[in-house]
Amino acid sequence: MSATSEHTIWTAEDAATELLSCEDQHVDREPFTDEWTDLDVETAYRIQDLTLAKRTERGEQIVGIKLGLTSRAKQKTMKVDSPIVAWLTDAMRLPPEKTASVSHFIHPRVEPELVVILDKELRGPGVTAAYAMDAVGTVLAGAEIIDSRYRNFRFTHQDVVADNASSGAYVTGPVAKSAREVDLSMETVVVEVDGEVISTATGAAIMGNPSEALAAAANMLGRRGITMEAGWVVLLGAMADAVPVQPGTNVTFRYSTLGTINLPWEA
Ligand code: OOG
Ligand code: MG
Repeated sequence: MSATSEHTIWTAEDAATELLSCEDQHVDREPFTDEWTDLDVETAYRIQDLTLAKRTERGEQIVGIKLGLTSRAKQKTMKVDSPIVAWLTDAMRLPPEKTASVSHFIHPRVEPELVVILDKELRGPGVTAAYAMDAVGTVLAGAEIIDSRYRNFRFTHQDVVADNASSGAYVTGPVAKSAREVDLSMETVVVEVDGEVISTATGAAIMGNPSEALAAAANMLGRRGITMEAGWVVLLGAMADAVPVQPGTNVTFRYSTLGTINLPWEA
């Protein structure tokens, strides 16, 4: 499948293969909707599910779900204004304090997230924020490395859904609290790049309360017949804009009660 041919007829299967091959070879491409103009959201989620099937075929295991585009900051910067869900596998988990390497990615960016681990299953539709929070066991800080397979992170809603919401890798913070101990909407993060503060954000930036994002995930997945399982990790979406990194960049997220995540990049 050539990425440059003008009249390619894409199938969901070909698109999934193409996205994983871009990821594996660390190359980007133009968004599918440039040539596949009537790609719809349902087909885009089918492509995303096919990339998951290919990941599990090669031995990866589902560990949970990530939400994308749940804060206004992200929606405005990426020019996509509806939240999306995508898959997390064990291959995306980065050990804490490990040095990351830009060469393992295409054009990585790092963003501050709040993370919950479910201790009960959640099945939408009809899940409310309060009901969703009742299924949460542990709450943690997180950092997500996003790495769109599309050149310059240019994409439509459908493109980014197909691309598993730019998933790259994620790391969780050092402090685990019970859901009752933390008010996620009040948790703040200070974003530092090479020792300089570049932004701050509050949990409420995520749909007014991150619990709303968790409910939205359960409901979006429920419409596709998918139940969120006990033990799943859920990244609730970036609270602030992602930070582009270069070799040698040091990114630090200081959370108000959930500890500090330091993500150094190999020089
Ligand atoms: C899409 C992924 C967004 C988030 O937390 O909002 C995301 C992107 O910005 O490339 O992971
Ligand atoms: Mg994210």
